[in-house]
Order: sequence, then structure tokens, then C-alpha cells
Amino acid sequence: MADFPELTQAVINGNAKKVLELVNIELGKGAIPQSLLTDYMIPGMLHVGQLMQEGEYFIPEVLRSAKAMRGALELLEPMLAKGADRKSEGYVVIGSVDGDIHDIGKNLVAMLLKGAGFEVNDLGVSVKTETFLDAVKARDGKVILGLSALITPTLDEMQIVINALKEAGLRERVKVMVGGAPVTREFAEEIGSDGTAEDAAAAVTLAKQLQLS
Ligand code: B12
Repeated sequence: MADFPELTQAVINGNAKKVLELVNIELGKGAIPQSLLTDYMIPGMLHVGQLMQEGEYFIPEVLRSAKAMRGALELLEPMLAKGADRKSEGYVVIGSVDGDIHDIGKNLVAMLLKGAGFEVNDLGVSVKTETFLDAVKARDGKVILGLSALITPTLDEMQIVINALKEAGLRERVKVMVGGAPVTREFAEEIGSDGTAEDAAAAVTLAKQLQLS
């Protein structure tokens, strides 16, 4: 088995207490919160995915790792979202599409967007098309809509939301960004979205570009 750093291994083991303990120790040593996530914790979750695919891990183990990750995200959120009180960079509605309950990556994107000064309306998981539309309608002017999907069967929902925006006459004032592990650039283009980004930091860069475009 590969030799992972202690924090990565603690995520893989789903040891929430250990993850929190190590994150606190590293923060005490001056570690950068975002680097703890991208360099240690996310690689742990990706390995969990691999173990799931290989049949080594089943839902309970994956949930344990997801819970450990969530605990650490809650601790890091105020640090990642620092700057949220400055002048608004724009308004983002975000959610995991209907049928998809994965939210770790979506939450991370939401946190970094807040940290970059965006106002974020996070609709949660398995969000119905109507709910996305209602959130857009409730806001005047430009809206950035972030759609997250982690499993192939829910990818089609992204197209459904974009079509519904068109039908409701809202597409002109909404910039749609899509993301999640199975989303490719080709797919994002094919469904007529305004772009995709492979991680939360890139999602912030994309949102800034979309806000200006
Ligand atoms: C944790 C997890 C779960 C947890 C979710 C807990 C939670 N609260 O999220 C639980 C156990 C519930 C779960 C359930 C299932 N899962 Co699951 N899960 C995972 C796992 C291991 C990790 C996902 C994760 O958190 N990654 C870490 C985060 C940080 O990365 P991320 O989500 O990709 O997000 C980043 C980018 O994608 C991007 N991003 C994300 N969203 C957005 C949005 C926008 C707008 C932008 C710009 C960017 C962006 O930025 C993020 C931050 O850097 C993945 C493995 C993997 N390789 O992804 C499988 C995986 C996604 N799951 C899978 C499957 C099959 C399932 C189930 C169907 C299993 C089952 N038989 O029931 C169910 C489906 C449930 C449902 N209906 O949604 C498959 C999907 C295969 C496929 N392509 O269809 C994967 C790939 C595992 C595998 N290798 O087989 N899962």
C-alpha cells in the first residue's frame, strides 16, 4: 500500500478525530488552510474513490471519510471564506443537481467563492431544476449559476437546467458554470454551459471571468 502523509491517511481511514487533531496541529505550525485541503485531504478522498472502485471500500467506509472531511471543512470554513464581508464581486447560486448527493467539492467551491468576495446562495444537494430557476428569478441582474455533478447518471441534469433557463427566458442574464469529477471541457461546451473548472481555486478564477464577460 502507498505510504501517505498522516493527514491523508487519516482521511482515508475516516478518522474524524485524528483529521481534526492533525489539521489543528498543522494550523498551529502556520500551514495554509487551502494547502491542507488540496495537498493532503482531497488526495485522501480521491484514494477513497479508488478503493471504492476496486471494491475495497463500500458506502459506510466512504461515508466515514466524507464525515471526517466535512468536520475539517467546517473548521477551515471561516479561514477560507475570509474576505466575504468586502464589496460583493457578484452573485452565485450553486447546488448539486437533482439526484446527486455528493457535496464535498461543491461546498469547497462555495467556500472559496465566498472567500473571494462573491455572495453565494448554496441550495444544497439533489436540487430540482425548478429550485434553481426560482433562485435565479428571485435575484435581479446578473447571476452565476454553479452546477455540480459527481456521478455520470446525473450529468444530463445539467443540460436540463440549461434548457429550462432558455425556456424561461433567463439564459441571457445567467452565466452557467458546471463542475464535478466527470465533467470534461468537451461536455461543458456540448451542453452550452459557459465553462467548467477542475477544482475550487479554478472555479473562482472562472467565476471572476464570467462576472466580467
Ligand atoms: C465521498 C463520495 C461519496 C459519498 C458522498 C458524501 C458527500 N457528502 O459528498 C457517498 C458515500 C454518499 C457517495 C455515494 C455514491 N457514490 Co460516491 N463518491 C465519493 C468519492 C469517494 C469522493 C467525492 C469527493 O468528495 N471528492 C473530493 C472533492 C473535493 O472533489 P470533487 O467532488 O471532484 O470536487 C472538486 C471538483 O470536481 C470541482 N467541482 C465540484 N463541483 C463543482 C461545481 C462547479 C460549478 C465547478 C466549477 C467545479 C466543481 O471542484 C471541487 C473542489 O476541488 C468519489 C470518488 C471520486 N474520485 O470523486 C465517489 C464517486 C463520485 N461516487 C460514485 C458512486 C458510483 C456513488 C454511488 C452511486 C454509490 C452507490 N452504489 O450507491 C452513490 C450515489 C449517491 C448519489 N445519488 O449521489 C462514483 C461515480 C462514478 C460515476 N462516474 O458515475 C465515484 C467516482 C466512485 C468510483 N470511483 O466509483 N459517494
